[in-house]
Amino acid sequence: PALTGGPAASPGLTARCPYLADRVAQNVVKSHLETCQYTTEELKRLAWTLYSPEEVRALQSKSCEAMWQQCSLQISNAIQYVVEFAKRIDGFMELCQNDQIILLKAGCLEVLLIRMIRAFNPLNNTVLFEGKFGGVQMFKSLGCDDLIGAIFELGRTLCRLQLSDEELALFTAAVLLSPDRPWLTESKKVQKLQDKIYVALQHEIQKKHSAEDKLSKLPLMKTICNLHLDKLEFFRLLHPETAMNFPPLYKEVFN
Ligand code: CLR
Repeated sequence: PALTGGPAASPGLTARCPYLADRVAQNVVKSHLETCQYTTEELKRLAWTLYSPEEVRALQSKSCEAMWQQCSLQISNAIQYVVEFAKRIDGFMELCQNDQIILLKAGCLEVLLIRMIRAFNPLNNTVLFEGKFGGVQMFKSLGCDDLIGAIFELGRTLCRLQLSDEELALFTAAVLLSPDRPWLTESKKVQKLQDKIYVALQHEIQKKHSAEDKLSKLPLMKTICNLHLDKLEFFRLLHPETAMNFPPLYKEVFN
């Protein structure tokens, strides 16, 4: 299956350099496993630890500000792991600092949304939030039903692909190393890194399913990221004091 554009699209490339694909895959998969916040076993064990109806009601009756504060803190924590993931990908730290920051700012929410499938249970439509699983209702007080709905829908859609941790690692690395992010100074260098990852990803998914399956989810992800920014902007207008007190990393990434 051809990938969209780039040298990695040429058929037979992975067959010609299995060693390269393997070396890249090993580094990326190791980096992912070291920084994925929860092990697969932990998540399996937690999967049926659900919020009780009373706990859900308590979350729902929180103020919009308090809930945003809570969510931004969780997201902020998770982003720290994504930053660590990026730093451990071979070649990332050799990019200029400007580009490292651009790639992280542009990609970290997308990566988080892909990583979410590990912490998403499609059988009952729940996601891990502060140690327990809960459904969309949990986030009602945010007043962003459309955004939450879209995030859960993405979760369901991506879960259907049944990505392995290896594929997840390579997929998120490829998203992070997107050479088309605005204002990159060395996008050629980023392109080269992404090409290598695509080669490895292609290698990994060849037998299972087509790469287009996965890449076709990127536009939806972009929609969610933009929606999140819209909501944040609106929230900031309504509650400037609360927004001022969001965690520094959250502010830095999304301001
Ligand atoms: C994603 C995978 C990470 C762990 C993790 C931490 C925080 C979670 C996030 C995951 C999934 C999405 C999440 C988030 C906290 C709040 C957010 C549940 C599981 C929901 C969708 C609310 C978003 C609110 C926006 C308006 C800010 O390894």
